[in-house]
Amino acid sequence: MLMRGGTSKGAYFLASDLPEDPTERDALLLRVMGSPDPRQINGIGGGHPLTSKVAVISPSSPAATSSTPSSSTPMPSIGPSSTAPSSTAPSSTSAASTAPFSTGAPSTGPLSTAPSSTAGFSADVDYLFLQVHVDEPRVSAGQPCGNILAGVGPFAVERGLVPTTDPVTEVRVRMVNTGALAVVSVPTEHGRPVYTGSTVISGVPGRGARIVTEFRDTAGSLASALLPTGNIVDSLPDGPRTQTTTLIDNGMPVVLMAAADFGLTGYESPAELESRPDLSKHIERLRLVAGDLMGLGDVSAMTVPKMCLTAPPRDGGDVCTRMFIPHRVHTGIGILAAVTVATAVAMRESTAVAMRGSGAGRTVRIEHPTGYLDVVVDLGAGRSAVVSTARPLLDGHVYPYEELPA
Ligand code: NQM
Repeated sequence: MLMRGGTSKGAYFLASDLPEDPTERDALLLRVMGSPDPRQINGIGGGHPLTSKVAVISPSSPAATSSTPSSSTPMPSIGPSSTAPSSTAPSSTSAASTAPFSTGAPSTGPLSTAPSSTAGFSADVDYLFLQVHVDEPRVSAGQPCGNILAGVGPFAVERGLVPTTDPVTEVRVRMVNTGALAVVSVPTEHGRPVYTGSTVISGVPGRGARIVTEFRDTAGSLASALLPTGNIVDSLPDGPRTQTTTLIDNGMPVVLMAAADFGLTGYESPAELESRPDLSKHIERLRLVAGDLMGLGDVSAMTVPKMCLTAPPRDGGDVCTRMFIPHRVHTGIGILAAVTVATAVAMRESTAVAMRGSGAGRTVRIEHPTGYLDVVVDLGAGRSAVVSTARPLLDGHVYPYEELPA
């Protein structure tokens, strides 16, 4: 099934429909997507990392049960709100007063109805994310993807992998790439996903049914810890100077740096940033140093850490971002990358200590090139949540490119 999940697009497969052997599977997926080729003209990929993604879904294995200690603090509600942003222009209202989500039909209701613990978390499905590189013959399992995850919920319902409970079915997902857990709340009616609704997400034209994803156990997902160096701020060697950074991983390893340190405003478009090879090289040099410090080793062939340029918010949010993923610049922001940035924002606030104690949660609005994304973070409970939308684009048979036998 081809689906849009959040601001990404990908091919969703049942694991049982793909070769078991990862080498054979990846070779097939390259031919399915049309890689390597910048246009992916001979396959179904869209010629950009955000449209060259694959989700492999299977009924969960027993390893999916977590023994992580529980937290009994419920998450706060992150909606509904009657104010929907335009898909391209964010509203300028205050982050504290206006959530970005309009009410879906049906609504999933407040997050406090979600299970509050990961103890005994029994996943319904395992979700392996694969990034099919566009212009290299390479498939990478080295990162998760929160945008594609939004579609995993409805896909699991479509394929009968979970019992449904109208009007909302909670699909419990184990993210195989990192071991992190998520509950995707999918609006359902008569046992089928509902896709139409009034929820708007920045970067996607139109409206859809409101899908809430709540994340658990995301700290240190791939890096050695939430703060891999133990510091909230680090100085990286950068030629004759040093570069101030925050190295953090709450679902996605991310390196935060002030855009001003690179002579940028931080409000440039992705195209403007991508047109500067000197900038890309500079950021890549820092990425290699940061990756090592984050416990990721040699990251030269990896898609993590992501490099995030930050600037003061200018549309009522908490921070403005431009995310290198890691070579192209994201037209929005990845969901788990946003969770990680929001966590850094919350930790850097003077109220962070009080918040950790109370577990009250905080909505952090992250501005990005096509709007904004609100993330609820609860540092105390180690949980976070976002609202998204997803929908199937087509369902059927794909015809991978075949070579004539030599
Ligand atoms: O961070 C792109 C996307 C992503 C990742 C990337 C994502 C996430 O927007 O959870 O969703 O950073 O490669 O699909």
